[in-house]
Amino acid sequence: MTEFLETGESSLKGLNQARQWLAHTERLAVLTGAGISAESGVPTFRDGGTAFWSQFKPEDMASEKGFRRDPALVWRWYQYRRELIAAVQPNAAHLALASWAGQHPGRMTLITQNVDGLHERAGSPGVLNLHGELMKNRWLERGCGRCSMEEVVGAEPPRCAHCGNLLRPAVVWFGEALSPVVWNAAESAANTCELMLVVGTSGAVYPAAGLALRAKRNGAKVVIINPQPSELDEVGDVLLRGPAAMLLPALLAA
Ligand code: BJW
Repeated sequence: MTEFLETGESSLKGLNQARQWLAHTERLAVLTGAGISAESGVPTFRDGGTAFWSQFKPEDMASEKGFRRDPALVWRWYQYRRELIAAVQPNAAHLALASWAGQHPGRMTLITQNVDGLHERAGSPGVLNLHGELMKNRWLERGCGRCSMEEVVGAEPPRCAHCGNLLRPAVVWFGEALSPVVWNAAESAANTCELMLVVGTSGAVYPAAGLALRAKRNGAKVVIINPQPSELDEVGDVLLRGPAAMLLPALLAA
């Protein structure tokens, strides 16, 4: 049965129901999105005026085609985001997940669509970064065999000193495949978990959002944590409407 528990007393009921499931869960999967980092001061992609996609076109900034068209523009945007991330801290939601994982070794698989590294900085082990890592670079092309990140020229973006191959952020853009190793581990967690927490994602981007559907199909309870409606609400057994930094500590407290 799907329950939609939104405010006041019913929200408390939802929290208590989720706590009970958690207490009896051997395999917990957590799928996070940009909303979990919102309270650290990191903009989301799709909700509201400060969101990235209300200022930029995703196809310009988050596709290989966009990067090839204007590498300097895209590079500058990622450098800006790197500086922003370096200046913020994990919030109570990241910390609550890391603490629960530490207290229940081997029981949680943390899958994130975020590239900000805040789960790792909070101390979470083995994070599955579906969409890559903002702070890392990789080469655009296969390269000349002598491409080395120690031997680059130029700045926006840096190029291989030998062949001119461009560095690009090591993130997954639209139309690009996710790392098969990371994806297989995420799918396997979704197949076998008894409970999945879906935190701070609009559920608009696939294949990531499909993990919640997969967990549900395989018999897991699904708890959605989001102050706003999301495209995954229909698979939620419990819907907790509120900010992650308030609800996750409340849910995961010992
Ligand atoms: C709070 C909160 C608080 C606010 N507390 N919550 C099936 C159907 C349709 C399309 C497709 C499909 N399968 C694939 C596609 C195409 C495409 C896609 O999904 N398009 C849709 C948009 C239509 N997918 C892809 O292209 C993927 N690749 C692929 O499928 O490859 C196939 C392939 C196979 C083999 C060979 C080659 C190709 C790749 C997707 C890559 C997504 N990349 C980005 C950018 C990453 C780098 C970067 O950061 O720059 O990933 S896009 C962006 O969206 C980013 C995010 O990870 C992702 C998801 O966003 P998220 O996290 O949900 O954020 P928001 O902003 O949408 O939502 C925030 C939520 O937080 C809101 O709900 C708020 O309410 C909430 N919130 N404050 C809790 N305090």
